Amino acid sequence: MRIDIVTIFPTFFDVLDISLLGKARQAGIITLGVHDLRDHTHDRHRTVDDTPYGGGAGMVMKPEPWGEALDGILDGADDPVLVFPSPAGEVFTQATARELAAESHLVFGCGRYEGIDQRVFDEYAGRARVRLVSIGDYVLNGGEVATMAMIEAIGRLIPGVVGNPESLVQESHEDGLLEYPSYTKPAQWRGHEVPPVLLSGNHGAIEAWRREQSVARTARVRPDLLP
Ligand code: 6GU
Repeated sequence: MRIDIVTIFPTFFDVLDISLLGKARQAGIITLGVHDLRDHTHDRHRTVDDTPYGGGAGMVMKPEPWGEALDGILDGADDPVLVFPSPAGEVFTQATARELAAESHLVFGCGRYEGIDQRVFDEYAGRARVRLVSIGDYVLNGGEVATMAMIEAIGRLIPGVVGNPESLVQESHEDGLLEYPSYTKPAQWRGHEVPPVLLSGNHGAIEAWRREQSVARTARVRPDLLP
């Protein structure tokens, strides 16, 4: 998979050199391009924002640098998906991560301030698949942290990125439920015991216990996830 990121903070993505995603890049599973939006400005101050038409607080990102940056990335690209992190977008879920993990080229456009001029979305919606995506009901200063979260969620679903594919299916949200509690050695720690069923060797009973824990936890913490 190829991933391009357009941002005014390119060094923010230096951390993609390390960890699981870094290994996937070294292995050639993921190719990453990070692009500085300011490289596509042509004034002395490298201006990327301006005051909103109609008035109001904050600044809006100007369309021209976005146009130049995205044109360069889309030139010769094969049917990419443009993802614009935005609190005004559809909510990113595990299902979104699965959909995007099946793509061959993702382009993330990280907005700052009060957002990007609407005409950028309109322009590229006519030329590519465009998705505005929010990572939850709270406000971030810009799309960078949201992009990082999405890339981590998507990246680990790409075959070969996570060493043991089994570990993918047992996690929170993969089956629509929250994950059951996990324990490792020692069997006693500060007076807390491991639930005896996990030491029983009875795999049927263990599976039933885990399922019951998942359902109970989901009902308690996230009843909205239950049918
Ligand atoms: Cl994707 N961007 C911003 N700026 N804030 C958010 C968000 C995205 N998702 C939730 N809050």
